[in-house]
Amino acid sequence: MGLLSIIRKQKLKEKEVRVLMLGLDNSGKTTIVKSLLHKDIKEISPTMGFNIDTISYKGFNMNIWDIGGQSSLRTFWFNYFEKTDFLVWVIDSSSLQRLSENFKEFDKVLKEDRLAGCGLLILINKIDVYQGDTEKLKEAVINTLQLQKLENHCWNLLCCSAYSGKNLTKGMDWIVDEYERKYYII
Ligand SMILES: Nc1nc2c(ncn2[C@@H]2O[C@H](COP(=O)(O)OP(=O)(O)O)[C@@H](O)[C@H]2O)c(=O)[nH]1
Ligand SMILES: [Mg+2]
Repeated sequence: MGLLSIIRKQKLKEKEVRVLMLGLDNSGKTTIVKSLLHKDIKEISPTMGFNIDTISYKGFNMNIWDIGGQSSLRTFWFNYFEKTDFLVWVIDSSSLQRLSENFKEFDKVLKEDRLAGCGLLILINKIDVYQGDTEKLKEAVINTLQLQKLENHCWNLLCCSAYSGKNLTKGMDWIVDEYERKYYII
């Protein structure tokens, strides 16, 4: 048995998925994680360091690293890339004037070798207060983040709400499906 198939078998057996949540400050990363854990989401303060939470889902342990997104903290993001299976990038749909800032940071992160090949889930959050056409919004995000140009990442884009829970489990399902697809193909 080759080394690659041993690693794949091991990954499928462990069912430990490392998920890194990044995005600009105030996009709703912490609220999304707390909402998935069915915790109180009313009193969440800005993340000054990082939080680690484990979500058990469909037999998997999702170890979620939620890192503070303020500009002064972004240099620390680079300490958390090791062994990342999935990057979840969260965008605030009520703050679209920050889309180009999103691209600047997103592009920098994806150039990182340690994230090569990780799955990428982009969540456009706060869709509960978004008034416009969500299909056009998705198109704008795809174009601004230049998602079509990504060659080394499988990716998915969903509009979601940490408040209502909309599409959060859909995002989790995608992660589980992608993980299994990746490690079953031997
Ligand atoms: N309307 C709305 N507000 C949200 C949603 N998710 C988060 N927020 C609010 O956005 C602010 C920032 O959330 P937080 O989770 O701290 O963002 P983080 O900095 O990315 O971790 C808080 O006031 C949240 O209550 C959402 O789905 N809908
Ligand atoms: Mg936070």
